[in-house]
Amino acid sequence: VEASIPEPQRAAWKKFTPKPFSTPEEFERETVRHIETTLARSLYNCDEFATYAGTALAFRDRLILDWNRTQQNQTFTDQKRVYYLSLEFLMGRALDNAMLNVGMKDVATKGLTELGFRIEDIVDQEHDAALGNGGLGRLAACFLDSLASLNYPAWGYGLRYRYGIFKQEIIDGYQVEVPDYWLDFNPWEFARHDIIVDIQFYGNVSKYQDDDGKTTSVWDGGEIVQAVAYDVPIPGYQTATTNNLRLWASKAASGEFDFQKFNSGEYESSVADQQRAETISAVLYPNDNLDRGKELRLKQQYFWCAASLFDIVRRFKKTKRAWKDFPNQVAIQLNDTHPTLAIPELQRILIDQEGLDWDEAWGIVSKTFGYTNHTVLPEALEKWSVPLFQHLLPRHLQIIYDINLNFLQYVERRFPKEREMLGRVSIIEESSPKMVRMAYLAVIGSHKVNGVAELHSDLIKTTIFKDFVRIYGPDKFTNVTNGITPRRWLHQANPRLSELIASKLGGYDFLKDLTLLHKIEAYVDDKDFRKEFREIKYANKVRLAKHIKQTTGVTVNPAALFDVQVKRIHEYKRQQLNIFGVIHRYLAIKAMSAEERKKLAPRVSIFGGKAAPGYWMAKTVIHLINQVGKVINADKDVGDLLKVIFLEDYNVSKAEIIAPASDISEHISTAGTEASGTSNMKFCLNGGLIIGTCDGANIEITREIGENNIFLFGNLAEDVDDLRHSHLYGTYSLDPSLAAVFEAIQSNLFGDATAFSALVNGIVAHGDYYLVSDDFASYCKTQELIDEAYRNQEEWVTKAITTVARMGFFSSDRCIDEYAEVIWNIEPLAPKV
Ligand code: GL7
Repeated sequence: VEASIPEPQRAAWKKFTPKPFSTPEEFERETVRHIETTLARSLYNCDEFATYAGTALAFRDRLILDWNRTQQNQTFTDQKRVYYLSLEFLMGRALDNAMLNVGMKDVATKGLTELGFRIEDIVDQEHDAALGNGGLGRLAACFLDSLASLNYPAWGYGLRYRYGIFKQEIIDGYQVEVPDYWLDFNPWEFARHDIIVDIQFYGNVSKYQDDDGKTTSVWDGGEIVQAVAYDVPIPGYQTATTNNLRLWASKAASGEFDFQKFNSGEYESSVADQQRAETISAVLYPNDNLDRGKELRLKQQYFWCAASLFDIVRRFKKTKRAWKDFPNQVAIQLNDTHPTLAIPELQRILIDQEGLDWDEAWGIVSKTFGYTNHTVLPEALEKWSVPLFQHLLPRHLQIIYDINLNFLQYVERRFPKEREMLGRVSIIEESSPKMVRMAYLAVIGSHKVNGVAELHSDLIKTTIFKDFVRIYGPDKFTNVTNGITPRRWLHQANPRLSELIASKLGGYDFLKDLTLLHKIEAYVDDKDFRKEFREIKYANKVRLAKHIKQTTGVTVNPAALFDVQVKRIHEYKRQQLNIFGVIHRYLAIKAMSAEERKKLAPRVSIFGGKAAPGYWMAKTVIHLINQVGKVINADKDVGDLLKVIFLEDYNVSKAEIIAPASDISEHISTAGTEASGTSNMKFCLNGGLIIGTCDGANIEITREIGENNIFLFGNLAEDVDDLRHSHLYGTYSLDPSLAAVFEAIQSNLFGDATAFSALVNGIVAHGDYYLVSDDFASYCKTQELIDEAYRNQEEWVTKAITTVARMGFFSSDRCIDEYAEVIWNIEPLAPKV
């Protein structure tokens, strides 16, 4: 390719190829140039935000140069790539991460100081990229970091939402949602106005027979919307590999607006088409672990799948390879069922547009996809109504029916005596209206299906996909336990701890191979190391205490035990168990003698997390937490012994302050409901201990760090069904301490109790589905064990250091290597330098 360009041209290009900055002076020159020219600001009106913008643009330039080279290298080498399709990428801030990954934070710190700014203030100007709800979206972001850091040729594909997850305000103790318009200024994206894909909706399908009897389906009519690509460079850690995250924005196909209507005075309706088209990528659905089956959501899913597949197929076709090579060149990972439409879409491209016959096409499709399941909660499993499908995607519905027919015929041949199995495993649920079960389609169309922690991967095989294990055999199902990127969640969030570890291990290699952490166990008895370790934790708590003071006005004692539960508010995650426990503690303190009080370690219970706007019970929990906080924090008699904080607007950048500052964090879901959890890993990696149920990744964390270093409690997953059954059909007895808590609530101690009656009744009258009462006694008992353990600070530090040392397994690098080997069959590609 290069040889086709004349030498003088090549020489000129080479001469003028921008060189990335590498000294503070060069960084300053680039930053000032961007501030002066790109932003049209000057020395006299350059505030912190403009400086952030200039710095970000200087770093983006660097990333783009690496990005160009990485993409060229990938194209020329032409080895297999992986495409990670996710409706959510919860990226958080990019600047600090970019500076650390390219190893230029010191340079930038120096340069910014010379320009008169503090780097922390500059970093703090950035708006989080919050294109996700919670764990599922953050996992996708960690995976991108690992893919680039490990030099895998990989692209992410997602939607460029104009509004990310809403901003949460707490007003009078209630959650209020405010739109998150984050695109005012986003230096990290690169609009590709030349990369536009037409996406079709609605219309009709007709069949034609050609001369040799072959039928072709033609999908025409309907409506066209355009997808415009926006590229976000993803730098790896200490490597030139810079991968691409491509986000699609929707736009009207008809151009700006309808001029005829405009000229005839119908201005408003002339822009209506445009607005309708832009609505597709306007907003992220704010539900976590819940499917609401909205038409616009299905439109988003198809829009994004079709644009991404068009792009992937176009790239493949440029290589002029035969179609049978497609699965050797392309792996596509489906992050949950949200992108399942990619399966019938690829089949449609291959048969309707490329003219392959059904079986050949299906052979290709089913070797290309892998599907990750992230939940067994029934309310989260996606189903779309057949009439809606028929209306919006008529051709895809036909293809799904054909996939189903072939599949059911296969099942019938294999299990001729089990006719009733057919209805159970059919992609189409025979309800009214009929529904398309997306998880079944994803299983049938993928060559591997994985869960996200061992317990979860076992559960999917015995519950939702039980029949499919018999049909396909157990090898189709596998486990890849989740992980987190140590770059963001240790090095960036907790620089002092990272530095302390590096000082003992002789450098930062552990950030590339987290298993090296085990070597710090040798320092568990080292006096200086322990002292420094404790000081770091304390300093991180002081930082969080400042943040609490600034945002809530409440003063908390950094020497108190910080007990943290931050995650989406959901009944299955059981923040209600935690707050009932807090009330129990409050009542206990009130009844204690002065002597007893002296023995108790002061505690700060910190909550944070968003409730889906339509999730009333979750909002009630937020309200209760705030009301309890109001009463307890004002109770002078209790003072420092107990404080209750609700942190507003929990997000990735706040998590970076919170995770390093916890002594205990809570991961207390009803056993069997939390597929993995990933914040549990973040807290442990930062030297916090956890209280948790035997659920999700807590189990593997226990196996790695040892039972002595974790506070486990509660019923086991295998007993949950029986307990639920006994609540409904046996005699139900409420735990007596919990009854006392309810009495306190009902006495209006925390304001008008009717506000909380649904929450209480869910437990006392409606079956206590999440087993709050069953686990309450053991939860409170375990909290007492924590009080006791915290009194022995020496023991506590030993546990904390040991925990950090044994977290090596939970790096997302390890996950990505497992996916690469077991599911994608891809190899890293060394960057060309
Ligand atoms: C989730 C699970 O609930 C969570 O346990 C898991 O860690 C995460 C990533 O695998 O996926 N599933 C899900 O639907 N959401 C999650 O966060 C929203």
